[in-house]
Amino acid sequence: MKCVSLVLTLAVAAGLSAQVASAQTLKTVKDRGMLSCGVGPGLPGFSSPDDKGNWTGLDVDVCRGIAAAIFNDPTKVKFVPLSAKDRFTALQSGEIDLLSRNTTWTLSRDTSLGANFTGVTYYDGQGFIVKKSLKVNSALELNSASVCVQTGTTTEQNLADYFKGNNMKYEVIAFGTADEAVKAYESGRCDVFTTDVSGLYAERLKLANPADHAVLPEVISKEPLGPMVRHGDDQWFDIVKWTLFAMVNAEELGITQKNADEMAKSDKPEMKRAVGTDGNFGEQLGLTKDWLLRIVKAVGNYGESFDRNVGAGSKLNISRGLNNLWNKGGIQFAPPIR
Ligand SMILES: N[C@@H](CCC(=O)N[C@@H](CS)C(=O)NCC(=O)O)C(=O)O
Repeated sequence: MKCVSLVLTLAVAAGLSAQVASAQTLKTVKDRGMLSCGVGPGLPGFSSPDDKGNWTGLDVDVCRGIAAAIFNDPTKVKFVPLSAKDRFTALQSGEIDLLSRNTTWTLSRDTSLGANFTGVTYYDGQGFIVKKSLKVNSALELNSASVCVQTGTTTEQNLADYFKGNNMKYEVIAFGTADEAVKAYESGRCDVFTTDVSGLYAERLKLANPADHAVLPEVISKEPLGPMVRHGDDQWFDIVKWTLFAMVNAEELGITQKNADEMAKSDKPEMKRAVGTDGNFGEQLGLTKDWLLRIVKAVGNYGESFDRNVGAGSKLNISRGLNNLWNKGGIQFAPPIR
């Protein structure tokens, strides 16, 4: 008996010290009074500032959701705009607490950067945009084309694979920022611009005559885009992971920005666990009981954020497709709160 309780005591102590040792990021963020979030420098729908410096977008909402969960205040975020090339160093150096910037989850990024992906905010794939005047209807008609692309991206690598795999020649013209690549494409320096399909829709809005350009039907890769955190802080990993899961679960349960207070009074078991009237799920994350309600009141559930930023309620008007919930024909699926 003694032995068992000693083992138990040791196990509990080890568990606690592991928690304490790994709890640094949350403490740092709280002490600073502000979350530092790395985002794309200006991709409409995902992360872009208006002329007053107010950031909006699906990637931005992940940052605001985390700030709401911690501070009950979605404005307590410093947004750090990062180019594709600089994004990982900013995370590694500690300049940002997380990266929430149309970043594709790949094996090498997951293993070699000292960081972890926390989930998928947007299931995407790579596509091409061309001027309609070129009269090209398929990417397979792009033999000998010149292609504008951004450096430091998976886009560059997929482009090479696709042309090689289809025995086609091409000339790559690479740029450090999306704006440069798009301007070069628009001015006629290249026949084609390629990036994630979501990026094509977003960048198309910046063109002088969007209707003169067509997105080709081929999607040549898988680009699961999601947030990243540094290795070595499992509590923080959980908080970032479960902020997105909270948004997805809230959509599934029908908790919206508007009805959140009403839903907080529900007596359905699943709902009670989500809103914090049963169990201590928020506390297990190092947050408060009402963590999920704070997130949803601040940015809405996943579907609301999607619609407002990139979907039917936005200029991008992207259909939910793969990003619909698993029980509505898509593949967004969050583990249960229990
Ligand atoms: N998902 C790809 C591409 C991400 C990416 O950086 N896309 C560009 C093109 S849309 C972008 O967001 N650029 C923003 C900028 O540099 O202004 C990756 O993770 O490598």
